[in-house]
Order: sequence, then C-alpha cells, then structure tokens
Amino acid sequence: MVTDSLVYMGQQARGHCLWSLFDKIISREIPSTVVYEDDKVLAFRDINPQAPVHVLLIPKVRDGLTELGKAELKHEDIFGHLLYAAKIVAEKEGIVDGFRVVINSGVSACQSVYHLHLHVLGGRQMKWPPG
Ligand code: IU
Repeated sequence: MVTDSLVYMGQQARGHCLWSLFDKIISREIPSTVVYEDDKVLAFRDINPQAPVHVLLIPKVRDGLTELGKAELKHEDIFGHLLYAAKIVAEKEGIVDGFRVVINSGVSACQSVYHLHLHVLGGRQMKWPPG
C-alpha cells in the first residue's frame, strides 16, 4: 500500500527497524516462539527478554496501526482484544497475579518496531517508575 510505503520510508529515515518484520512473524517467514494465537492477535516471546516472561502481542491485521500515538477510532476494537489477550497470555504463563503491559509509542518512548505491539512482562518483581 502507498500509505505503508510512506510509513516505511519515514521510519527508515529515522533509523528504525522495518515494521514488516512483525508481518513476517505473522506469516511465519521469520520463526518465533508463539505462546498464544487467535483470529486477531499473535503472541510470541520477545527475542531480547527483559523479564523471565516477556511476550509481545501484535494485531494480525496492522491496518495502518504503527504506533499507539497514531491510533484512530476505527482501531478501538483491536485494543480491547489485545488487552484481553494479554490477560489470557498472563494466565497461560502463570503470571496473572502480577504482570505489566507496556506499549512504547514513538521515538522518545524507544519504540523500535513500528507495528503496534503490547509487551507482557512478568515473572519477577517489577520496579516503578520505569526507565
Ligand atoms: P519496542 O517497544 O518497539 O521497542 O519493542 C520491540 C521489541 O521487539 C523489542 O523488545 C525487541 O526485543 C523485540 N523484537 C523481537 O522480539 N524480535 C525481533 O526480531 C525484533 C525485535 I528486530
């Protein structure tokens, strides 16, 4: 899509990873350790875990949703679905009694992959404030 191409060029210019990387994880072109999947979301282990449990949840259809800060009203349903899926992942991973959900949005939040994703972190005592 033209819009996606423009987003891609914009992110490349700012030195970010390809957003299409997570598309390739969805299509299984790039292998990942999937921990949960339904018709709308895929959850897989982060390759650089920041906690004993560190799972990423992504919408299977990106629909232009590169980052939370660029979300539109049409995306509201997928946010609800992603959050509920995060709770299912926490249950499956045995951390439902204490876990953290993080969305990095934009450069100053250190977002590196511009395909919307939630981090589910747990399995250790979390600290506050985050870095
Ligand atoms: P961020 O919120 O955009 O910074 O998070 C991107 C995450 O994607 C980060 O935690 C990476 O370790 C993770 N990741 C991955 O799991 N597999 C990959 O191939 C790449 C990044 I590139």
